[in-house]
Amino acid sequence: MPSPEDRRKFLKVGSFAAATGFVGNLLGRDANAQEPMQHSGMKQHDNMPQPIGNASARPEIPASSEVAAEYEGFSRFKPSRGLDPDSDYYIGKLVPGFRKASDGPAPFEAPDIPTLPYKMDNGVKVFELVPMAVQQEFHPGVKMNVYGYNGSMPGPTIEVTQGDRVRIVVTNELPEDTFVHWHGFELPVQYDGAATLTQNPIKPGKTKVFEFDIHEEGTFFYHSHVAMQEAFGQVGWFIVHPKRVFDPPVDRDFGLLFQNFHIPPTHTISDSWSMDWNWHTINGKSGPYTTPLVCKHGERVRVRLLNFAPMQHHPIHLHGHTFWVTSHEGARIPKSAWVPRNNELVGVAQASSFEFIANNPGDWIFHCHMIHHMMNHMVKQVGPRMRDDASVDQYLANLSSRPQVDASRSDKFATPGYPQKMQGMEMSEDFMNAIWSRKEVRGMRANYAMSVKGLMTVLRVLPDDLYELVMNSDQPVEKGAVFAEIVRRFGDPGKYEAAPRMMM
Ligand SMILES: [Cu+2]
Repeated sequence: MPSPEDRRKFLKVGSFAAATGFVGNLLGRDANAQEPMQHSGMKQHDNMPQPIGNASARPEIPASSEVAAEYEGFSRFKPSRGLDPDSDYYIGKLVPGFRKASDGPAPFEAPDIPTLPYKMDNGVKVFELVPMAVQQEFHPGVKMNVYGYNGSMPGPTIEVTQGDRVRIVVTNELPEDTFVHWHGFELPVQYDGAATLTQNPIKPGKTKVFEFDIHEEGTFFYHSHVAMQEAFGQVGWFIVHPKRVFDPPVDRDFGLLFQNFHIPPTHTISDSWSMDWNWHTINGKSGPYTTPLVCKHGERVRVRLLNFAPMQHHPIHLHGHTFWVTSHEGARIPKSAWVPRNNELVGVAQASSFEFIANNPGDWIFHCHMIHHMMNHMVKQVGPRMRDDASVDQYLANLSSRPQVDASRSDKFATPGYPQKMQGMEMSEDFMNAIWSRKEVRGMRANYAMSVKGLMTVLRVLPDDLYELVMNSDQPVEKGAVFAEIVRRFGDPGKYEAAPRMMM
C-alpha cells in the first residue's frame, strides 16, 4: 500500500499529464494558438478582454414595472435568502417576474425543438403527428438514426391551453406498428394508446385520429407505447398552459428533455436492448452542442424538466441558484408544499418544474450529477493499455509482427479514472465552428466546450445590455468577453482567470 504522500504524487503527476494531454489534443493543429497554461497565484487579469457595455453592477427596475428589487431581505439582483423561511419571499419564493399575469403565459421555449403547428376546425385544435425514422445530429457531424415524429427527435412540441379540445391525426410512417400514448391526460379510454389493451396498432402507412378535451394544466408529453420505440427516442412535449396564469407569473418558461441511448462505437443505431447508456441528449443534442438557456438578470424563470431516459434517473443540479420545485407532471403543487432545492432527482418518465429568480449573473452549469451522464460516448479507454500507441492496422495482416505486450501502467495512464486524455474525442474545426455558431454561446469562455458534455447545458444570467448584445445584436463578441464583463461588474476582476486562447 503506497503512503499518502506517494499517492498524492501519483495523482498530481497523473492529472497534470492528463490536463496537458487533453489541451494538447484539442489544440494539436496549432500549438502557437495557445498561451501558456496559467497557474493559480499568477497575475492573470492582464488577459482580461476589453470592457464591453457600460452599465454598472446596480441594475434598476424598468420605470414601467411595478415590481420591486428587494423583498424582506431577498434581492432579485444579488444572491440572498430572505429572512424568514415562512415568508412568501424566502429564497424568492413568490417574488414576481417582470411579466404581468394579464399578458398571458410566457411562451414555452425548448431550445432545438420545433413547435407543432395546428389548424382550427370548429373550435377544435387539429394537429398532425407523423411517427417516423429520423436522423438526428447529437453532435456536429454526428448523425444518429433514431425514431421521432415529423422529422424531429424529440418530436415537435404540442402546446395548448387548459380547456381546449384537441384532435390529433396520427399517420404512421415507421416501418412497423406503433401506438401513441398521451402521457398523464385523463381522457376517454379508447384514446389512451396503450398497446392492444385499448386499441389496435396503427399499421405502417395507416392513420388514427385521437380527439379529447383537456381539463388539466401542466407538463405532459406524448410517446410511443412500444418500449423499444421509446428507447429509440419517440417522445415529445405536450404543454398545457393554465387558463388563469399562475401567480407569480414567470418571465421565462424553458423545457429540457433528457434522453439516453446506447450506441456502440462506429454505430449509428441505438441498442434498445442495452442496460447501459452511453449517449446522453438534452432536447436531442449532447453537450457541448446543447443550447444554453439565456435569461435576463432579475427575471423569474421556470424550467420544466422531463426525464425520458429508458432506465436511468437523473439528479439534476443547477449551480449558483436555489430553485423551488413547483410542480410535478400535470399538476401545480400547492405553494405550502413547494420545496427549495439545488439538486432534484427526476425519475424515469417524470416531469418536474423548477422556479427561481435569476439573481446571480454568470454562466451556470445545469446538469445531471451522475458521472457517466456527464460524458458522451463513454466507452472503456482507461487502465493499463496493452499495446500503447500501436495501431491495430499495423499488425492485423501479420500477427507475428504485433508489438510487445506491456501490462504495466505507463505515465499517461497513471490516473485511475476518466476522462484523462479524452481519447477518441473529436473536436475538429468544423465541430468547434458549429459549437460557436449559435448566438446563445457568444462571449462564453473560450474553452467552455471542454467541460459541458453529455447531460449538461448552461443557464446564462445576463444584465440587460449584455443580453441584448448576445441575443439581439450582430456586433462581434470576443470569446470570454461577456464572462469577463460579468466578473468585472459582479465578481473579483483582480482574480480573473483567462481561458487558454484558441484559434477557434
Ligand atoms: Cu443522469
